[in-house]
Amino acid sequence: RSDVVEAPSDNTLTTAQKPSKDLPLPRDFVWGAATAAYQIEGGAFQDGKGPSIWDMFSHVVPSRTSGDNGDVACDHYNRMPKDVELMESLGLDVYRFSISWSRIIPLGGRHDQVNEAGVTFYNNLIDQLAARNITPSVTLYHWDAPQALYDRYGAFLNTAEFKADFENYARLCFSRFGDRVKEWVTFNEPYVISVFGHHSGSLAPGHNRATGFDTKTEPWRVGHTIILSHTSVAQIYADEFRPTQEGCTAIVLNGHMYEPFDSNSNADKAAARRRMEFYFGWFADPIYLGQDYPAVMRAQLGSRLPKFSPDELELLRKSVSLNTFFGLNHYSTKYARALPDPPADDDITGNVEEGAINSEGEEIGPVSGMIWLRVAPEGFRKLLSWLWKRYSIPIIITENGCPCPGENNMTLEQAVDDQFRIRYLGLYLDAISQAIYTDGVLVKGYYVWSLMDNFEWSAGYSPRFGIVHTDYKTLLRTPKKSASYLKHSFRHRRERNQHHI
Ligand code: PSG
Repeated sequence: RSDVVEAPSDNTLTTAQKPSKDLPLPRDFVWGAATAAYQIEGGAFQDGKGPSIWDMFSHVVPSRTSGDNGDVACDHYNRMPKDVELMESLGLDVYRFSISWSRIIPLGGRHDQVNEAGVTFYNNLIDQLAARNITPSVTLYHWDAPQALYDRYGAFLNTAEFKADFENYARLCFSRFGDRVKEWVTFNEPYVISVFGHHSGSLAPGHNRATGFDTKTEPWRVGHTIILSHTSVAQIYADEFRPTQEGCTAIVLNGHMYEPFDSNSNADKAAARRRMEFYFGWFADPIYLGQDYPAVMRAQLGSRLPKFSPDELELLRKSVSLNTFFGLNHYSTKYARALPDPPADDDITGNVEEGAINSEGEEIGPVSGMIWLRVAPEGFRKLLSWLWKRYSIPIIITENGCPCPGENNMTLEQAVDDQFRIRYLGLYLDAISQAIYTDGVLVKGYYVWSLMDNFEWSAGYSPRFGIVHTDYKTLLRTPKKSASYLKHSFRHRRERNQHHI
């Protein structure tokens, strides 16, 4: 668990970070909380659900998930109505969740059967949300591919097969849920699916060099499949469903902001820019600009990077305007340092070394409960501007949040007094306010990660990202102080705006 920060802490930010100023947000700014199916549902083998690559990944080699798995998780599958009541009490405008593909099509494919019990679960969830005036934001794919598709053809590694099966799955979701769901996300974090799944192998399906896979090409092939599948499903929605359902589609991309390791080095400045193109541009240039991968990627990767055919480029161009917002998952900022040429033969970074400390020995910010996640709100503000300049499309923050240092080793009383998280969230919301009012970026909403403590993938249940505490023995939920902080802070920030403008 090297990525979990266990150090005891007084639960406040450890350096001289300023407290939040509670800066204003637009009156129509929406806020919500996010989860993902495998991380909260449990019921992994209940009511006919088929196995996903995450059931397999966590069961076959338990050490890959710190000995934990999502068999029970938060048992949301069996506690859903109570959880929606909880959401109402927290004052959420939006609840972002994902659908488990293998729960509604157990074998996943376009010729496979639909599991009506699974469809019923999501119908009930969506109805419960409507009854409490909470808007659903639904992600079709948050990492849990049906295991059968992986067994049949390697899932994302077979572009044509995967795309056809994903189109069928998306059509099923649109036709069964689209009368009530108006905000659709196709894929959560293609970068993570490609790189963590098929390069480092730290996430399912665990492909890396050591396990015998071709890390030179697999991540780029997976990314290519995601881009083409997204584009196709956005087009299907526009042609077949939007005319009657009047909803919108988008994709959610994740990434850090990068600052040069040595701010006087032109090489490091270029490295920081290149790292962002390899992180965001990889997906956002094709999807949000309707063009080929960034030139710096073509230049370095050559034939490792798949080509778009003229027809595919035409489809990309035509589908740009079908994406109604940029979904951004963002947590932290890193320093980027140029590495000497040539890059490693399976480099995915743009030949950049990344770290938390710069050439002056300064840290980018205080560390949270996970080693990769440091508090760096200035970087967030800069990233919002970078994205707005390059893509000029409205942004929704679809995930942001953090675990407190040492939170897993606390008593319930200590854990709910989550001052570290309150400071983090306050500073990141201030950064959004500055991006909007000072830098002119259009940010429309904010979904905190996460509604409740849940299964944090390879780190298991130790990192706690929730604004609600989950007791994994009793499965009781207890709102943390950050939950009421957000409720009041959003009310206050949106009211302040009325005086402000
Ligand atoms: C993204 C990037 C890193 C780690 C995790 C994420 N990184 O750079 O080391 S994943 C993202 C995800 C959600 C997670 C959450 C917190 O969508 O399911 O629980 O962030 O890690």
